Amino acid sequence: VRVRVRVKVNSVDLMSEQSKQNRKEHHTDLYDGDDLILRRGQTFLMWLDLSRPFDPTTDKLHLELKTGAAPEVPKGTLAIIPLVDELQDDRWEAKIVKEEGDRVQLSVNSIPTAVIGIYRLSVVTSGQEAELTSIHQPADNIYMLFNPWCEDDAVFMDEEEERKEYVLNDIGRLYYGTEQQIGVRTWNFGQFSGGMLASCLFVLEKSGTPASGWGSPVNIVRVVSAMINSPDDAGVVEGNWSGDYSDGTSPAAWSGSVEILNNYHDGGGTPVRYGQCWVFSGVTTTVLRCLGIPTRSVTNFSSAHDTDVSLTTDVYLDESLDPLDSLNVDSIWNFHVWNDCWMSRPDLPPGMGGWQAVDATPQETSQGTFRCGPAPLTALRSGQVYLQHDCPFVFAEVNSDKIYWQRNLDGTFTQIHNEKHIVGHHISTKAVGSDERYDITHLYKQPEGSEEERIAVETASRYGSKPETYSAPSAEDVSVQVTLDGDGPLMGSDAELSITFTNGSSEQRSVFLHSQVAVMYYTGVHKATLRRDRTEVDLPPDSGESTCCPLWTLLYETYQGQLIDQAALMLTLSGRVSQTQQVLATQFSFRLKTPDLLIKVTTHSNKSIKMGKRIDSTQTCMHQQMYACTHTHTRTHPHTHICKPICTHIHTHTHTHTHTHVRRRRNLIGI
Ligand SMILES: [Ca+2]
Ligand SMILES: [Ca+2]
Ligand SMILES: [Ca+2]
Repeated sequence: VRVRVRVKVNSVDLMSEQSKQNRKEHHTDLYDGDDLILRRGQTFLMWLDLSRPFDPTTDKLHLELKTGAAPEVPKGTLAIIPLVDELQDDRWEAKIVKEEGDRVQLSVNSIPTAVIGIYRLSVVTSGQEAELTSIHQPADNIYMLFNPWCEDDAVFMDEEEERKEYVLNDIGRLYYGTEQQIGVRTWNFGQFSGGMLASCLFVLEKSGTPASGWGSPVNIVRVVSAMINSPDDAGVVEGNWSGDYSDGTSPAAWSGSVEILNNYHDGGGTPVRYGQCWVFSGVTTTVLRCLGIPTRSVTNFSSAHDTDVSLTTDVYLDESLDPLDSLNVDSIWNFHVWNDCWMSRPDLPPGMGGWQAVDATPQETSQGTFRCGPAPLTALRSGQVYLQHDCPFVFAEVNSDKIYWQRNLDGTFTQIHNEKHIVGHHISTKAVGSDERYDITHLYKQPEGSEEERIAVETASRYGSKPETYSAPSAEDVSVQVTLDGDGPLMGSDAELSITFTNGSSEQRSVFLHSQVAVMYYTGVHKATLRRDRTEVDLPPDSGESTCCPLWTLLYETYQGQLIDQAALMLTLSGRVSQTQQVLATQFSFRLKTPDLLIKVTTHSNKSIKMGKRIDSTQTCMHQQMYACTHTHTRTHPHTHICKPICTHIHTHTHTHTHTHVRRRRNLIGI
């Protein structure tokens, strides 16, 4: 009996050329050069040239990918990738998809939470005898990036036009000037230029942070926010506001990020002179788009710099109303430029995902380091500034009151004037798919002059260094609660919730209530606001158990066009009690129950026609559900699959659809 020779890998073809399938399917074909640049949570292909044909009954083969200084499986920096018959989502796995003589082609799946950065590949083969192991290590590295096209990635972004703008557009517009005269300049982000990816990963490396944390976009933007400015860590750009730039480049002379990042990399990490806010923001956009996090530069006009976390812009005057210069350190800038980054926030309550403010200009320290964010825009808007990170600072930039304080004879100060509409105007970014200016002020703050804006300011102030700035309510005797009746609302019908007030006082109370309902992705990312209402509710004096229960209804036709696969909704209530000025605020998230009902319906043809009309707009959802139930994951991308017969109960025709990147693995039944 002859012992079969062990199988060895002669060479690996990563199929990494710019024009090849891997790069195109991973939306990385714009990056200069022929490295294998991948996005996580998506399969990729490679050819292995073996010493002889592969025999699955006796030969063993697996891959190993390593990143960072000390790769370890529990830290996510070492991936051991077994060969399997069928790939599963959320696992590092490989599968043979083609065999040609001595060659095999593998489809390899990465997980959607993978650490980003540079990986080194090993292909390990052996026969039945473990000691006959052979390891092949190709010279080429593999680059792994975030994946806004993958719905299980924390940076998933739904709209292709938005992904094109916020990830793939390498040119943009930065706004500056004053709110009366908004200026605009073109900025070359250049994230795909030669050497940019290496320079951006060099910035991460220089941060000295462990690679094990590089799977989290929250962490990455925090690291990048610190690293783009030079204090603390010899980061990329040195700020200079002196007017003398003779030993460097004037901040106004730059027209893009490429030269700055190249200089930083070539200089081995020497800060580049000089920048101001638009430079810090432009470079931040480059680095984050390059790494795959949807990002935009944002300009705020009349932007406050609150130096004492009071969440107010303070002007101190002496007894005779002359300014006290030594105390007047808060300031209002004509404009300030920072960034918005898109991601889910699994570390925060639902609804806080979506755009996050991130600021790389060194202004104030955050946990001892010059950095700022990510601060959820939703939290800024509602005044929930206790949520991470750095919401008080950003809130003050966009919506602090300008308060004038006069010194009393005993040295204390009294508030003598409050300008509520001075700070935060025309918050601007380049529009998606055009060079127009897009005003996003409404994402950062409630309309000036509205009661919701006042509630947000007063709520925020309570978490600052001067919580007594706004008068406290004379009593806090009203409470509000939202409840769901029975099993909760069903998809395709009106959703009804009970809002219950309790008046604990012996006097009449009335509440002016604002309500807003928004659709969320299952990740807690806000998708769209569906409806806003204002109502006044009268609460009779407490009679022991007196409650008032207005029924709140969301009509089917209101949410019909906005359905997404798991249909999570968030009701936000805020209001004020007229008699006491007490602020009431609560949020309630709920889901529309989907499919049990629909599956029963499929067996009754008469009914299904009627119901079919009703569920028209849920077709996408239904497909995904069928797909989750019946489709096995061959997942060569892109592929087409035919819906199984269950689908034809709902649609009268045979239906095919193409599935390129998105994986619907979650079982949607009975949520
Ligand atoms: Ca720094
Ligand atoms: Ca202040
Ligand atoms: Ca205001």
